[in-house]
Amino acid sequence: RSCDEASSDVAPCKYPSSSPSPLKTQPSLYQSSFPFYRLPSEVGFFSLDEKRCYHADGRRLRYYRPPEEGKKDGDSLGWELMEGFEDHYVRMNEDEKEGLLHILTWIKENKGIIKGSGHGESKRPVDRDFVTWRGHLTKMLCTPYETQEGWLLAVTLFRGTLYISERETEAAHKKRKGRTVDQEKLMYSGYKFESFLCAYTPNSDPCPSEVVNTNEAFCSVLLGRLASHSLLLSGEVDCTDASAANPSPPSCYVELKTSAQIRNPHQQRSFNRYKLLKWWCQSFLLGIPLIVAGFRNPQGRIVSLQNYRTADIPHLVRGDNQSWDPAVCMNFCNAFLSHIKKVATRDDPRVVYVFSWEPGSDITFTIESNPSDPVLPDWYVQALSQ
Ligand code: 0WD
Ligand code: CA
Repeated sequence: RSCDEASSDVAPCKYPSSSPSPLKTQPSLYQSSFPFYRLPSEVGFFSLDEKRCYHADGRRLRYYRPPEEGKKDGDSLGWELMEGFEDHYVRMNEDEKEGLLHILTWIKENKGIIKGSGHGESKRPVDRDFVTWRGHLTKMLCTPYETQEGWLLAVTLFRGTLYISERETEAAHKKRKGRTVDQEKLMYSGYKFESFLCAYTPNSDPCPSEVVNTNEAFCSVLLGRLASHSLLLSGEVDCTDASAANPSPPSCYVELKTSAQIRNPHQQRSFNRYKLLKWWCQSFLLGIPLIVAGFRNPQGRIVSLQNYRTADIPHLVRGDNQSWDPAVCMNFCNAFLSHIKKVATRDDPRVVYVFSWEPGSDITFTIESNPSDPVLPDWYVQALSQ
């Protein structure tokens, strides 16, 4: 199929005369002032139930119900994070690759909200430059500082909008299949922690004896902007604080995290360097202002709770040796999104650009036509072609 047919009423297709060179990821190249990033605004949400079925409502949004002041120390908390691992745990099937499925379902049902109304580019059925999961952007933001895990991001340009979906790398696949019971327990403990702090109504108490089912999720859909790039992103939200000073989403949302108790300066450095980087990137992207961390002892009990204002985190790490700089994360992301726009120019749902990165290397790409694993399913292409 010719390119012109696929993009008859959007921007004309331009074939690059020469391929852009691989994008470099070294932090020193991105050390300049913080780029423009607008606090994202929520345009919708959806829920995934215990069977991972989509619902166009907020039924899986939970309420933040922290323990009373004075009951936040180890002795009175004593929350057992491993309880229920054997018999009260339903795991999401990670072999089933959903890709952008739920976001695309939301877009299909809400076309009117995000449709462009003008001429040329603003006539796009989805009037955004990029559509993706927040988690994929988190990976981009962390890339200049990542030394362990590479990634694969598949991109398709369709009717003027670039859709970005992750593909599992071989190393990630091996790691997932080779998880030990202890690693599985650690994953479980993160979800279990949520059940001590969240309730299904604003005034009820949390119910930590309930089954932990990782199919369940509440996802917010937001519009954001990074420099010249307009974004539609969606991310899973742990809970909402009904008593938040600013009650409108995403400002009322709260992110919950667990981490190993910090017992020495070395552990503190590693927490600041790795954990706080990921936590900040993830919550900053959606505009979630508060992260509540539970620190667990080696026996898997919560010994303390600590609130982190997302906006404070960059200051907490600023003086550190070998620290990270939020401006580097955002400038790199800006550059990578610009790079994607230069590379992925064929507007065709059957063409997939696969960007690939390994620590220590530059970002390269390959082009696939009619891949077995497209970014956009046929039903979506049809729904957005009318
Ligand atoms: O392997 C998969 N199939 C993945 C699915 C990997 C990453 C995400 N997802 C799903 C999530 O379940 C969610 O519904 O995609 C959706 C969008 O997530 P996102 O907000 O863009 O993803 P991210 O920011 O990476 O993760 C948010 C939360 C996690 O919170 P923590 O505090 O652990 O970062 O999504 C959950 C988890 O609660 N989550 C998962 N839940 C079950 N299995 C998984 C997973 N493999 N990964 C993330
Ligand atoms: Ca969480």
